[in-house]
Amino acid sequence: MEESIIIIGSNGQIGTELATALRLKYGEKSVVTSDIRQPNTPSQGPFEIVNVLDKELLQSLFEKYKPTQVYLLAAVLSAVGEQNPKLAWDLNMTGLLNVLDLSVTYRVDKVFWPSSIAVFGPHSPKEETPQYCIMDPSTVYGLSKQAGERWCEYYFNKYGLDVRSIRYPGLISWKAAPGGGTTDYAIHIFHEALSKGTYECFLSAETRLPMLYMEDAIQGTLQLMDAPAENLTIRSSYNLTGLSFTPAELAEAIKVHVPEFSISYSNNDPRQAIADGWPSSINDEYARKDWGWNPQFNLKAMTEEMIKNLKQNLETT
Ligand code: AKB
Repeated sequence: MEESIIIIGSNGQIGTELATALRLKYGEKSVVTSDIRQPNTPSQGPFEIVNVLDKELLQSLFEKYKPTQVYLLAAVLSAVGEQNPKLAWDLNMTGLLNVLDLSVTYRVDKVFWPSSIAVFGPHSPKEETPQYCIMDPSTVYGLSKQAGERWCEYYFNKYGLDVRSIRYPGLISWKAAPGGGTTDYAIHIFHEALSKGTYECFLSAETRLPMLYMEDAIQGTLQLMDAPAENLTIRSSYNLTGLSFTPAELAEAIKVHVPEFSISYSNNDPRQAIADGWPSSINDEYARKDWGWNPQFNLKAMTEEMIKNLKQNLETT
């Protein structure tokens, strides 16, 4: 059967690259991208304006395209969420429930919804954080992701909706800007290293966080969505990671390519407290076992790719 795929929140960091990957795989016309505003560059296929909080409008999208797969990427991330907690809760929770409800009504085959390492908190094990452990998130983003995971599992158990999810760590990419998270420093640093040769980091030198290069993240997402349903033992959200590093280690890796680069650290940024409550590394054995997760990019390879592509961008603009 031909696929009809809707991506909600397609203008963001993940959506931009996922749309390209899905269009390559299923054809341009089979993938409908949607967001609250027009994309910066012309869409390669059908595009619709939609607000995930407007259930009627969202329903008209489901009615028009009768999707077989839905990817819900619209969300408020950790740092921005702390500036407007009620908005973050509303968008992240009501948006998810609207999509889950309509997916049941329209008998969508598969739904993808991203969770995050933000579901963990200060009492979760910090190193090699396991799939199952104490979770006491302290940001509204983390609260919404943790509750969202429970809802996904609930809809799977109660209505048989095939919802699949990944707890993304910090995602590093160069095609689209990050959306207001705590891990965004790991992208800003590359831009500023190349444009200015210096960077003031809002996290401390030794703050180790789990990360993933976008190419791996997209591969992993497609792999999870392709996996036979019977192989999936987790219907909340899968732990996933690629690498873990500190700002100081990342700065050293960048210096290999930009020897004059220097980094300084601010010590009064509210994002530090968020990062301090998160894991420094993740155990993703369930993803490896259930659907063959095997990331390709380590710190050296990721840094090379980022520098190469951003340099090319700078030269052509
Ligand atoms: C954030 O920093 O908020 C996100 C995330 C880890 O989910 N990148």
